[in-house]
Amino acid sequence: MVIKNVNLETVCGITSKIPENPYAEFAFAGKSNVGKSSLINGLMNRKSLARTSAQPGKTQTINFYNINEQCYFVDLPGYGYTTANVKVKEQWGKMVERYLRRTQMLKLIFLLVDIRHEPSANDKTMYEWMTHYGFRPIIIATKLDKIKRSQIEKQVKMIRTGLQAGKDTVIIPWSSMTKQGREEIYTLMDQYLGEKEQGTV
Ligand SMILES: Nc1nc2c(ncn2[C@@H]2O[C@H](COP(=O)(O)OP(=O)(O)OP(=O)(O)O)[C@@H](O)[C@H]2O)c(=O)[nH]1
Ligand SMILES: [Mg+2]
Repeated sequence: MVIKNVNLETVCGITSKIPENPYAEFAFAGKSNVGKSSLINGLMNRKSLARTSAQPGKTQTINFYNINEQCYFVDLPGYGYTTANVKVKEQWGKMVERYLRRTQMLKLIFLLVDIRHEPSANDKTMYEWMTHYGFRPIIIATKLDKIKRSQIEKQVKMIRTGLQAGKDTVIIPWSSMTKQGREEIYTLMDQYLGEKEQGTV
């Protein structure tokens, strides 16, 4: 995937109508501060178009980035910050659930978890939720630059076990500092978009 044009096209608040978009949507979910907006910036080759912050809860809307008039990257608000309860619920949960249930254009979901930590109860709930809705989430293990190379395999295994994800679930380690993992993510997106053009999806 070569990203030429990027446009923040729609920003959805709690009560906004979710747009009916003409192209495939690739969404990025995960707890607050895990690095969703940083990943989107890394993929778009933009330093700070998607707002990031060391403070959790930076993204509080659903942001749709039009990529090349070809697909959308969807930056979702993080959970775990606004939701005091273990269950994914309250405003964020409702808004994101509404999005997950509604959209026919949502084709891939990237679920981000921190490579350093065991998945939280919220991460597990999200993963189950997504599979329940018929998605096969791609796991992105973020902040790869914060661990030693020798630990990667062990941490990926821990994440797979923690989420109770099967062997066929793709887990991609990623760093927004080095952009390691980017080609693998582009390839998955290209696969989807290419197959669609050939009429096999
Ligand atoms: N070292 C390192 N820091 C990262 C990485 N990804 C994100 N960060 C940092 O983690 C913090 C949170 O990143 P964001 O991209 O804003 O996280 P988010 O998931 O969008 O957070 P919310 O919008 O609050 O849900 C920022 O200080 C980033 O610079 C990474 O791969 N490596
Ligand atoms: Mg964000």
